[in-house]
Parts: sequence; C-alpha cells; structure tokens
Amino acid sequence: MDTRGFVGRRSGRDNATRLPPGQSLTADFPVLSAGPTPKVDLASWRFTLKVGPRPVASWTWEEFGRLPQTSWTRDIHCVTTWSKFDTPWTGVLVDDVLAAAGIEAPTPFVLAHSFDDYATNVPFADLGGGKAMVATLYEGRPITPDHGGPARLLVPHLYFWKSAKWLKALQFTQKDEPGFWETHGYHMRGDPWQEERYSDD
Ligand SMILES: Nc1nc2c(c(=O)[nH]1)N[C@H]1C(S)=C(S)[C@@H](COP(=O)(O)O)O[C@H]1N2
Ligand SMILES: [Mo]
Repeated sequence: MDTRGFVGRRSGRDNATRLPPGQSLTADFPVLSAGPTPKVDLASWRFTLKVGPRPVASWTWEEFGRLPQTSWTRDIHCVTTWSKFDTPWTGVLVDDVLAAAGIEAPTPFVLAHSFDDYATNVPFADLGGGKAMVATLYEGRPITPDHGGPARLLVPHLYFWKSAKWLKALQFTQKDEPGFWETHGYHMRGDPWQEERYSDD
C-alpha cells in the first residue's frame, strides 16, 4: 500500500507542477474507447501471461483475486489533453503477477492485449518496479465496463492509452512491437512529461 504523503487543499502552484505540459485538469472521468465495450463474462474470464507465443501462467477471476492486492491513488493523463488527479485504484502489481508466475522479465518489451482486440506496447521498465498494476477496483468498487472492467492495465505515469482496458494478456516480445494507437502514429512510449504524443515527438 502507498499513499501520498500530503493530502490537503491544492494550491494553484501545486496544480501547475502536477499537470504535464499541454494538459488541462478535468473533474469528471471521460470514457475513451476505440470501439464498443466488449462483453466480458467473469465465469470465463482468464488473464494470461505469455512469453512470445507461449502461455506461462493463467488465472481465473477467482484465482486472480487471491493474488496480493495493492491500492493506489494516482494522477492520470490522456493524450487528448485531459488529466485527472487522485484516481483511486486497487489491483495486482505487475511485479506480483510475475512473482506468482515464478518468472522474471525475459525480454524488455511487453504487449498488453485486450478483449476488444486492442493492444498497446509498454516497455517492461515502465511496468515493473512497482510502476503498474492490473486494476480491478476503482473507488473501492468493481471497475465499470466502460472504464475497462473487469480488469484493466494501469500505467499512470504514461499517457492513458497505455492503460489497456478489458485486459486479457500481457505478452513479453523480443522486439518493441507497436500496438493499436502506435501503428496509427502515436508514440512507442508515451511519457506525458516529455509530451511523447506522436511517433515523431
Ligand atoms: N482495450 C482498450 N483499452 C483502452 C482503449 C480502448 O479503446 N480499448 N482506449 C485507451 C485510451 S485512448 C484511453 S485515453 C483510456 C481511456 O480510459 P477511460 O475510458 O477509462 O477513461 O483507455 C485506453 N485503453
Ligand atoms: Mo486516450
């Protein structure tokens, strides 16, 4: 568990230093999906960890719920320029997924795959070391289907398109392979503090 050390009224200056360049603060929670929300049934839900084409571990919903749970409050930043502060999530750290599978990262590159056939690539350096989780709760309740429930990847320090909704697999790849938005001109890493929006940024 970890919480911000200071919780209190935000000064304008605090907001300015927390807001990456070109972003504006929003209070609501916009929904951004490339297509319709897929129907994901908990009874048949499985989350799979793969190395190349090979599945190395897989969990049912019940099994996944028994992995160590972590709660976080984080700021999120969408490339369409909205940011939202202090979003509260609970889930399983990518580190704890790997530990449960008994492996260490075999390559530096990961593709996140979703039930809507969306995919996004994230360097393992941005997932391990406590940087990312597979989230199942938002504000203490199951993540709603439009926001990616039952489970979504959460990589809060990168633009939010890297936080794949309706997550079904994490796959280690030999090369850094572009996902959906990355093949449409978006950045391979997507650091909001560097404004890595498009492939030539
Ligand atoms: N599977 C999947 N994940 C996705 C998307 C999507 O279309 N499909 N859209 C991405 C984009 S562009 C953003 S900004 C966030 C939006 O998450 P939200 O709808 O919960 O705000 O999800 C990301 N993850
Ligand atoms: Mo986005």
